[in-house]
Amino acid sequence: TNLSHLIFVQNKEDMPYCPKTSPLTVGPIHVSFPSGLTLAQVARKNPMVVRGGHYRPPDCEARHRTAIVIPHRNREHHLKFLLYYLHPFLQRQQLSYSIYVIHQAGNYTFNRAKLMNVGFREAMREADWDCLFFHDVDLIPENDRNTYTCDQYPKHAAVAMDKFGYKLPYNMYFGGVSALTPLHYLKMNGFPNNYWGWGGEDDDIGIRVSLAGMVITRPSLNVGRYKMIKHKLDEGNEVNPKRFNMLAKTKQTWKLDGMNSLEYEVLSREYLPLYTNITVNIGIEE
Ligand code: UD2
Ligand code: MN
Repeated sequence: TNLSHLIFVQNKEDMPYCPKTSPLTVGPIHVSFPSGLTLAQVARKNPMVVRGGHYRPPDCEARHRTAIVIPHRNREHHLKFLLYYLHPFLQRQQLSYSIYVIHQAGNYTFNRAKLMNVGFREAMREADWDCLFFHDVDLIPENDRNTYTCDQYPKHAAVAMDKFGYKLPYNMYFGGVSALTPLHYLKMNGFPNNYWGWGGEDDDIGIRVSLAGMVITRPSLNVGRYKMIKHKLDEGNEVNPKRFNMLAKTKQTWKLDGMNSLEYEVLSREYLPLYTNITVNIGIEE
């Protein structure tokens, strides 16, 4: 019969697909923050990662291509620890992946959700990703069975964080780490561009998911575990007092504000050993 052809579909380089479940994952990970760790050490520990923070499994063809998008400013020490854990984590999952750090230029009020929109567009410009992970810089996954692949619907991955007692804080919660396919992302017009400062944007995104006719999927509480590196509210990311008024209007605004209204200017694109750094001018609040 022709069955063997169906089972051993091979790519042009004649490599078999990776197994559906990676044999390399270990489950729970003990997370600590070694003092004196340097990015050079992290790079040495990840010799298979190529410039720009890209990796593909050496001996099988990955079934999944995932871009990690990290909004960033002034959190280099968190980024170092995240890279230290995330690179080996993603390699154990046998993914083809790249890490994109979207760095907000200047000192104007931070805008996490708009940086995600920039990350989406800039990542998709480079490769045909089938899944994007939108990832806070300070959240370290504690179980590598929390696979960084997409589901049928937008996935909220950070369901159990130490800062919330390893429980989901509320049902519509969508903060921290989430995973969407390009189709999911465009169906909900991406994320909002107009949440400046801390708070609200994650709830807006959760509301968009349901306004676009989708639901939120989640891993189980013992798999979707994360440790948040302790920090204070950053300077330049003050609590956004408008967030509740804005959230009440998401239904009227989501189709007008998002990927279809996104404007920004890329100031630099650097292919660093462990990640691609995109520095961007996202403007100021209108
Ligand atoms: C919560 C949510 C987060 C977001 C935020 C409100 C969790 C774990 N996360 O995080 O997803 O909804 O509330 O905006 O509950 N950042 C910088 N530099 C800055 C400020 C922020 O890089 O100066 C980035 C960084 O990736 C950080 C993220 O933005 O992890 C969220 O900011 P946060 O960590 O200060 O907010 P937090 O922990 O309350
Ligand atoms: Mn945080």
